[in-house]
Amino acid sequence: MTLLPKKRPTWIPVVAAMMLKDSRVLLGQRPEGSSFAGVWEFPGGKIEPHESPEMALKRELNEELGIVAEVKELCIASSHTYGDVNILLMIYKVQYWTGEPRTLHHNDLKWVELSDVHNYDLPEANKKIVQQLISRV
Ligand code: DGT
Repeated sequence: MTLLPKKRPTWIPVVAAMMLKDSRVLLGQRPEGSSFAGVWEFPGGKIEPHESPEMALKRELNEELGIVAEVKELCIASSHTYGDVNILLMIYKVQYWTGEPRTLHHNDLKWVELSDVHNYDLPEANKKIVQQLISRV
């Protein structure tokens, strides 16, 4: 009998932004045709090879919202498993940017009061950390 080496699980690193304007945060509604279409997320995406998390988030915010953002400190890091997909989600604070966020990627964008975020249909990975996240800003 030959023993096969144990298959290592695959992890996907994801960065997202807590973009703050006074007591509101920007949520984007995921577009049709994407995984979790219609769900409200913090703008961001996957880290590509050779990128630092901060570089990846700056690129994603430029591609998705058309802004040039200053990525500040990490607010929270959390892991979540969807079926056989494991994601490591890192959410950074973003308070300064140039340009006005536009719907280049999302179905819709909304500035939501921090106290109201939990009422939105968020990805499962976010639901479990949202209270902790908000208490840190
Ligand atoms: P691509 O290039 O089509 O694979 O897409 P990216 O790089 O824009 O990444 P995306 O946003 O489709 O994938 C991020 C994954 O992380 C996806 O499985 C949803 C999950 N996720 C959970 N919470 C969040 C969040 O707050 N923001 C973002 N962007 N993704 C989240």
